[in-house]
Amino acid sequence: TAEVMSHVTAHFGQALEECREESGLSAEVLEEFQHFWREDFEVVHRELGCAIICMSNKFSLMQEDSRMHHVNMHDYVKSFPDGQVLSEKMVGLIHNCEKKYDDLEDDCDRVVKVAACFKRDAKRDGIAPEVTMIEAVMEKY
Ligand code: BOM
Repeated sequence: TAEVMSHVTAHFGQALEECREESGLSAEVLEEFQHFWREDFEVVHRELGCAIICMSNKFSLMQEDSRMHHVNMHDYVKSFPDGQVLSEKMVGLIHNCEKKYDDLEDDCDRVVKVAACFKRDAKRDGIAPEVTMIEAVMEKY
């Protein structure tokens, strides 16, 4: 659900500042991670892909090949309140997007494409959070 996704985003987003330097993602492109879900934020910058790789690695959510680690992602999402209901759905959406862009060799370019696809599909399926929902739960993390 969108509520659970707001918790996951608030928690995952905490790793952004740690990853800013090595990813080269400027505050002009993305100031706060929760803005990822804004209607008018376009998921297109290669640096955002690099940042997502770096952030995912803080939580062991990726394999060596910069593809999702299915078991760890499932366990991570499950660890949030009511996470069980979202975890399989989310792993399924991300994996489906990974398959579409499997031929892109540059990891940062591929991951930003996968993230854009995931945002699109999450909105389509009604599990994308509003930024206000994320801000409401940020203090918990
Ligand atoms: O093959 C790349 C797999 C990684 C895709 C990750 C997509 C998530 C992008 C950013 C959105 C984050 C929202 C919540 C936290 C997800 C862990």
